[in-house]
Amino acid sequence: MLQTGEQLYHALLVELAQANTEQQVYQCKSKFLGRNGSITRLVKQIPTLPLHERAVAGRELNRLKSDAEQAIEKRLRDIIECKKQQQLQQSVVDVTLPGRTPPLGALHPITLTTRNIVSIFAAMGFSVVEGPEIELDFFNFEALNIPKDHPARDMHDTFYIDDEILLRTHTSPVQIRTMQDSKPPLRIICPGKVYRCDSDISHTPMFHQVEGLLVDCSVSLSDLKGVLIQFLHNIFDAHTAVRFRPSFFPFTEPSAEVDIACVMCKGTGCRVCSGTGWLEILGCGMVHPAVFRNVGYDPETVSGFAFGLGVERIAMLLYGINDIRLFFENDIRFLSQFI
Ligand code: 2NM
Repeated sequence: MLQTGEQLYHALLVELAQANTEQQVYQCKSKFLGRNGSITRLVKQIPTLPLHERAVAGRELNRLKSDAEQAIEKRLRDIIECKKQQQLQQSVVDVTLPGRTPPLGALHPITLTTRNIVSIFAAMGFSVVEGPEIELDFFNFEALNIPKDHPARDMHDTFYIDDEILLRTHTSPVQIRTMQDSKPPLRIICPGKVYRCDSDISHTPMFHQVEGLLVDCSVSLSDLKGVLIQFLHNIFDAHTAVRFRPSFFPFTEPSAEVDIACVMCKGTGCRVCSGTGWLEILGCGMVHPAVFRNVGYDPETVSGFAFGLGVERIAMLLYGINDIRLFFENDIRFLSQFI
C-alpha cells in the first residue's frame, strides 16, 4: 500500500508539472485528493489492513497526503505569479512612444495687431503707457479742448456713468495724464480698449485704439509725416502710397487724416475702398496750444504731434477680414487661424 502511495505521489508531481493553468491544477487535485481521488481511496483502505500495519500506513499516507497538498499549493502559487509577471510585461510603458500634444492656444488677432503696431513705434523710441478705462470727463474731454457744449462730444457717443465719470472714448486721456505727470521731451504710445455707444457692421461698443504723442522743442509737421509714413510702410507694404488730407480735431491744429492706397485693389478702386482707391487709416495733427496749456506746458517753447488709429480696422485690412464682429464672437475656428 505504501509503495502504491509513493507511486501515486510521483504520478501527481508529473501531472502537476504539466498543468499550466489554475484550472488544470484543480483538476489534478480532484483526481488525486478529491472525494473519489486515488490518494483518498488509498487512505480509506487503511481500516482494512491488519491491525499492526495500520499505524505505520496511517502516518506514512498522511505525510504523503500533506506533501501532495503542499505540492499543489506551490504549483498554484507559481502559476499565479507567472500570470502576474506576464501581465506586467504586457502593460509596461513604452517610453519611446510620442507624447500626446495638448491643444495650444493662440493670440487673438487684435492682440497680435496691437503688438505689431506698438513694436514699430517702440523701434522709433516710443514707450508704452497705459491708463484707466473708466475716466473723468476732464481727462477724456475737457483737457483735450472739448468743452461740455462742444459738438465733438456728440461724435463720441459716450457711455456716461454719471456727470463726471465715463468710459473713455479714446486713449488720449492717458496722454493728458502723462503730460501732467512729466516734463517734455515725451515719446509715448498708448494702446488700449475704448468705448463708444455705437453698434453695426463696422462698429462695436468696445474697440481698440493706439494713440501716439511726441513732444519736444521745435517738433514740426515734417516730423509727424516722417514718423507716420515710416510706420505705415512697416505695417503695410513698404511701397504703399500714403496721402495726408486736411481734417479737424479740437485737440490738434493743423489736423489731418491719413489714407493709404487700397490694400485690395492697390488704388484702382474696389468694394473695400468704395471705389475711391484709398483707405482711411489714422487721424493726426500738431498738438493744440490749448491742450498744452491745460497740462501746464508752455505752447511758446514746446511743440508736438499726436495721432490715433483703430486696431480692428488695421487687423481687418492685414488679415482680409470683412466683418468686425468676428473679433468678438470668440469662435475657436476663427481664432485658431492666427498663430
Ligand atoms: C487722434 C487724432 C489726432 C490725439 C491728441 C492727443 C493729445 F492728448 F496729445 F492731445 N492724443 N491723441 C489725437 C490727435 C488723436 O485720433 C484720431
